[in-house]
Amino acid sequence: MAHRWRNDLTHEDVTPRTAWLNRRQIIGGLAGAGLAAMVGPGRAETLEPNSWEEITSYNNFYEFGTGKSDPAENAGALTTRPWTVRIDGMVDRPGDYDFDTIMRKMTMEERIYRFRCVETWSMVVPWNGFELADLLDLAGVQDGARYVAFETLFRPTEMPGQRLPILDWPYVEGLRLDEARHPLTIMATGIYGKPLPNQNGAPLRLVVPWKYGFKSIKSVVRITLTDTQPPTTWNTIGPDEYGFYANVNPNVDHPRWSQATERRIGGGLFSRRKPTLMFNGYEAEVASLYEGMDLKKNY
Ligand SMILES: Nc1nc2c(c(=O)[nH]1)N[C@H]1C(S)=C(S)[C@@H](COP(=O)(O)O)O[C@H]1N2
Ligand SMILES: [Mo]
Repeated sequence: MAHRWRNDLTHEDVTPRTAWLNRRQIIGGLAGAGLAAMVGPGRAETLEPNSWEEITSYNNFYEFGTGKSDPAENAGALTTRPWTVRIDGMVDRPGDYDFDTIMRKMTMEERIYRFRCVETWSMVVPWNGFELADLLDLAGVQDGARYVAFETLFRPTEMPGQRLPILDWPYVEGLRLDEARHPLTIMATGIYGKPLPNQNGAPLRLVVPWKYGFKSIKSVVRITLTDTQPPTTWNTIGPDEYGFYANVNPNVDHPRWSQATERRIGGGLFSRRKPTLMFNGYEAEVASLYEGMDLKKNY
């Protein structure tokens, strides 16, 4: 494995609320009273990001192979300009949106988020990007829309994994509309202030920090608003193992392994596993989305 182990993460990570709760949200009240209440003393601690090297060399991107170092090795050849995102379905302004035009219209922010893969490894990533809600507003979501479906580029000439029947291509994902509109949900276009590397899903990928990593679909070319729950790649392949919701939950084990703890990449080979946090540490922000739902059934 190409991954280089480091031993530089020594203290516990707690979300710095102010890192993602930006001025616009606080002043404009966009996030509402619930989020404003979370900016309080004692909650803004240091969340130490993983290194650029770690974030860009240990990846899951099966379009480029199933090994953790395959994406870094093979994704360089992916052409990411021009790039359009088709936004269609239940929207007022369907069409092909040019990536660079989107970038000019969106408010760019840095969000330092925990990232937890269903395989039990985790990282902390300093993303750059914009709120998905703003992109949805650009297209104008119609009444009656309840879900958002996402699709990754299908281009086997540049994505060698797509020439093999590893997954049902293209990779697809989905969110409930309220999850998609949540202020924590972003489209990432960069890391550490640099454009998103191809292996991390260039030029833009979804990031939903309270869900397992497989929900955070890479290299998105299509976003469709629908009134029915869309099919999602891992759920289609293994419905008993990977649900539609895929919320990080230490109390609901994967059928083949525990989800109670995780291994922080870069923590060193012999570092202690750390407890996995409910909703990956974003419980205060997102638990209300799932009020009354049985999280064991809706895994
Ligand atoms: N299109 C696509 N998106 C994808 C994947 C993939 O194989 N193809 N892997 C997912 C999984 S399982 C994880 S953990 C994250 C990994 O993101 P990272 O490599 O940037 O850490 O991407 C997700 N998005
Ligand atoms: Mo994952």
